[in-house]
Amino acid sequence: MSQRVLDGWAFLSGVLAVAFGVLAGELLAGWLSPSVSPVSAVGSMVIDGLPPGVKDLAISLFGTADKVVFLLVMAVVIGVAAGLAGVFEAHRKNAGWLLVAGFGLLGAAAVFARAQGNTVALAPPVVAALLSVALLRIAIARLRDWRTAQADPTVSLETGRRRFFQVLGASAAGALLTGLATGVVRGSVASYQAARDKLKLPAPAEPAAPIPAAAQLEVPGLRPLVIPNDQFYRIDTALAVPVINPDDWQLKITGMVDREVSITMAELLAQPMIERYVTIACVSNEVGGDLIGNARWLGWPVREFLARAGVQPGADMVLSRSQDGFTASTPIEALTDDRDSIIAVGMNGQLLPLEHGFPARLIVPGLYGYVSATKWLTELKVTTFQADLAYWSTRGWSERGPIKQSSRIDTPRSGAAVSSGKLVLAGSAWAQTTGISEVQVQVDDGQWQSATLAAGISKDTWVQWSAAVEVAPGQHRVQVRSVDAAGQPQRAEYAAPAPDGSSGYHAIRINAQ
Ligand SMILES: Nc1nc2c(c(=O)[nH]1)N[C@H]1C(S)=C(S)[C@@H](COP(=O)(O)O)O[C@H]1N2
Ligand SMILES: [Mo]
Repeated sequence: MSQRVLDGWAFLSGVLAVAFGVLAGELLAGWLSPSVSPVSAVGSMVIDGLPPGVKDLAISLFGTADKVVFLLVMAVVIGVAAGLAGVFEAHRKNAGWLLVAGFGLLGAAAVFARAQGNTVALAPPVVAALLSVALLRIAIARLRDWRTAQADPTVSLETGRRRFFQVLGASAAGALLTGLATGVVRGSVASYQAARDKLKLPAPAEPAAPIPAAAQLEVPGLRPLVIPNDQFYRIDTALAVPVINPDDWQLKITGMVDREVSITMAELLAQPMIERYVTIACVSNEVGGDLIGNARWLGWPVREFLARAGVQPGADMVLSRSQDGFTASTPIEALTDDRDSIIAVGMNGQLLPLEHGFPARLIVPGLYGYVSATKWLTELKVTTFQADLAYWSTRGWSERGPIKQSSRIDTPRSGAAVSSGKLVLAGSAWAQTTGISEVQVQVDDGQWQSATLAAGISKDTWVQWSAAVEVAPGQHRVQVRSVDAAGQPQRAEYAAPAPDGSSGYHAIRINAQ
């Protein structure tokens, strides 16, 4: 085999190995984290890094919208680099696959920068790199064997050639299949994106009252009063985030109703929307935990939709169902009373993020998410607790889940070293649907003392508090507790999250110097 022929096969081996790897990564990304494509992430990173002159030239040549040209350029660049990696590997063992691994690292870094710390998004570039490297190494090793066989009469030439082409063929077939599958997945993501881009969040018929300036305390280390969408806790059973094209979506009411009704996204957006700040919480939240967040939700009252269907007597529960099969059981009165439960489409002034239930979800003040806050909502089945069990209720969690009143110390963090003398504590407290009237703190076994409550947003949201205490040098334990607006004190007995939510006082340890 001449050097030229060897190089040719090595080049092709590199191209096919990396094509299979990269396309497998894209396919996985389309499934795991549709908002981050590894190839686009690398491309955008490169574009961001171009000198302004070159960038302007590229934009004027291709136009900002021309993603096809962009992807073609990326394909050619990646293809040539991959082919060269194959040639390097054939000439100097390890030179080629190290190059590919280096590109893989670059891809992982680019994805990580875009994925806002979502570690799941790292899987696709890592899989792409591992698969590419493995295939490249195997293919080139077989190519060498084939060439050795030509010089060594004791080895069968036929076998050497066949073994090489097996690997090459597998890479080609894999690249083709994953390429087709990626096209289908990406196509559906693209059509979702186009449909989403057309949507406009309607103006609320009833806007939320502006937040009083005194509601947000300026204490360093205190969590924000309203949590931005990209920092909002996320809990669901969906490994792959459901990507729903809003043009195809509809929400229907079934079960014990006078007539089944349904609504499309366009119809939903045309309803008079109300806007509310509501603090939602996860039943798995430990005392002092982070699985709680407050946002401004925009939506249509569930009771108005239920009224269209006509709820029949005897029904006491609504089983809400999501696109991916998750279900939650919500007592019907929580959806029809004056707490303003909504079919939410907006979160902090934006369409719901994919991860938080686009196109629509339920928001019910006062109930843990697992029995109320169904994301990717598709159906409301009017039924009874007797007849139906929701997703988590079949797994040992309580059928009903009112949020337990609780309070939390945000700052200082437990274990922190602080200066002795005056110490400022701050945090939040919540008793959704009732409101908080008092927060108290205690150092060691000292007197409980009242904290200062910030102005509240509403009884359905957490309220911030701060307190100044005196601490002597040494180790201390600091606790917080609350009283709700009905005079009910927070439960002191410790309870683990299962089966119906944690209780007890949040306590931290500090070290005063
Ligand atoms: N479709 C679907 N909706 C869901 C869940 C889920 O697993 N699937 N989890 C629920 C739980 S347990 C909680 S605490 C909230 C969390 O909402 P968030 O991720 O927007 O914070 O969503 C609820 N809605
Ligand atoms: Mo939850």
